[in-house]
Amino acid sequence: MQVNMRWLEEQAELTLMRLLPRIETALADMHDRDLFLARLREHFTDAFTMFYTLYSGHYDFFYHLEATILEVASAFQARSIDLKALDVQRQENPDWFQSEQMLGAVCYVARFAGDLEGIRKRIPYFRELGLTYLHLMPLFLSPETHNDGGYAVSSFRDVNPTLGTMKQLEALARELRQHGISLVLDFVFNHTSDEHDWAQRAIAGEHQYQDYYRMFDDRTIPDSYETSLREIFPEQAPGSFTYRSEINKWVWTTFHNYQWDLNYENPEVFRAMLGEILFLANRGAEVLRLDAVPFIWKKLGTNSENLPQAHVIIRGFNALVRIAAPALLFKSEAIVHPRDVRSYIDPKECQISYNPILMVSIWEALATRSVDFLRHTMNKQFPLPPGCAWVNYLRSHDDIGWGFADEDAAEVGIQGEDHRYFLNLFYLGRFPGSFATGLPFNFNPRTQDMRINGTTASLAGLEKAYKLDDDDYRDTAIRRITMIHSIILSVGGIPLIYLGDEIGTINDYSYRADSGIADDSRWVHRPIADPEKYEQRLDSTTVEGRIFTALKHLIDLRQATRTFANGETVFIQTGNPHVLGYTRHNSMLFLANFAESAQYVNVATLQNEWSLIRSAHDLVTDQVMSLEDSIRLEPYQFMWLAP
Ligand code: OTU
Repeated sequence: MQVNMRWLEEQAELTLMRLLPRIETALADMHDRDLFLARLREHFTDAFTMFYTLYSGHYDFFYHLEATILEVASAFQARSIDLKALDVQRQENPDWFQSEQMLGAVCYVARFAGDLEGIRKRIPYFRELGLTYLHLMPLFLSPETHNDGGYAVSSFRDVNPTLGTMKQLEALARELRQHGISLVLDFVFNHTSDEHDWAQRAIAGEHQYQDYYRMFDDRTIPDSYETSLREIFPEQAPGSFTYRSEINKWVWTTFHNYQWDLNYENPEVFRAMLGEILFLANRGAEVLRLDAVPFIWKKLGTNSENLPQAHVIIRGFNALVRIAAPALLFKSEAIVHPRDVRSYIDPKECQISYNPILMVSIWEALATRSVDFLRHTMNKQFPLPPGCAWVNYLRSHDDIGWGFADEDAAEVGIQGEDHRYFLNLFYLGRFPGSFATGLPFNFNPRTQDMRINGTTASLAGLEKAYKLDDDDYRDTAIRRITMIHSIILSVGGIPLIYLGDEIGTINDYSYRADSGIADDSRWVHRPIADPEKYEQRLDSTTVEGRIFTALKHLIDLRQATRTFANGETVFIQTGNPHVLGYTRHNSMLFLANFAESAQYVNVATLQNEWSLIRSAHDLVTDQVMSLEDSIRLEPYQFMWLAP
């Protein structure tokens, strides 16, 4: 992948000179042609570099390049006036997503509100919560029973008819935007379902479409790949290849056997998928969550994850999006080693990313009641390049895997493998002192690896409190749930709440009765929203009301305080192993007690400017505190201190 950059820049310029006359003719009657051409000039080198790096070996390289640019031009032409205005607005304020106003939420359309119309009717609730970002999980056409919760897409241009229509989705995006809420959609681009038109044509024997996927005539090549591949779903979908008798071929299927991996070595696939990105951008999506980014390029002899070409592809998409629909951001979904998570985050690649490193370390610290590892790993992994932000969350619709860096763990005296074993037992509720009710997911007997499923409330003790029918245990669980939310609501980045967690929803075991999903325990934490429980959010005598009120209070504080803008966060030693400390912009100090016993912190001993401050205002309790003596934190108490 070594290329001479100077030479490439010269070739890019020459190529653009050759292309321009034809592009200009194609755009003859476009009134904002100059804007398009200016953006094309600005981003062409990046786009060309990507094309050259991956596809220069193809005889029809130049055809694909020219066709791509013309497609970008027609997407620009088709973009609505509103969205073009949004493009300009975002370019004038590129840090818009770093604002303290940002608050994200995520849900399945069907489970939270039935259908798109249901989501539209919940807009008043989203405003009540203070949302500015709404991620609706895959709502596209997909196979009826086996569809991996929608992550097997049959058409990116059709909404699943049980949820609504593309027209409705477009109208919803507009309406959300009018209320200051950005629509976030999934771009499941590593694979399509086997019911996608491309897959169907491949099954029908069309070679052009067989080349959209990775297919093999026998097991020879799959076998050599498999010696170094990781199995993602060893229980439901062992191996990474699926035999299809219709064509007598083995198809690459990293995930389930009905999810066919796309072949990005084929420039036509890149072009076709770019077309889908621009289509969704023009429907009003403001962020695309790039699903399963690590897997999009494969190479024999490697684990085919996080290869350099995966980055090149995303950068290529990104450069072309800057030309046609620059308001669109990419969010990476890479739940891998911290080094690899971070590698996708760049203004020219994915501007925002899930923060699985924080997510995992919060649960780790809750289990151990020690913040040593959390502080240490955050110190190393939290800072991001300018123009980028973390999306901080406690859990998603997926399992929790203990993907921390063994090196980071070793540096604080933790042995990674043993610790994962402990954490699994803890979150299954099988370790002394555990408060958690979680389910195992994809136990791999070969590696002894497994992951954990459960809602935030169930993993944090609320379900056990109900089972024990113990009021104190319940109060402690509520404090624990609130405290961990306080972290994602106050560290740098965009907080993301899984809808239902804000009212303490516990695990839902009803999926076991549904044969289509019974083998996938992730459904335990994808419950159907209960309108009665939502009603109780306003009644502070209920658990729902207590959690909702507490979180709402924190959201209001966050949105009213400029210190919460941008990513800057410094994690500090508090002198107490149970108490996490961090400062923001040198102007606020945050303390959080990860133990169920009271703890003390002596601010005078902190190795920073806070040691000189004599009193502070705790925004959370609205009390002025003396910092002269040790501060006492009640079980799971947290403080947001301003001098
Ligand atoms: C993602 O997750 C989605 O979030 C899942 O819901 C899908 O099943 C899957 O892709 C396939 O589309 O392995 O256990 O590093 O960890 O992409 C979940 C990324 C997953 C993977 C992640 C994947």
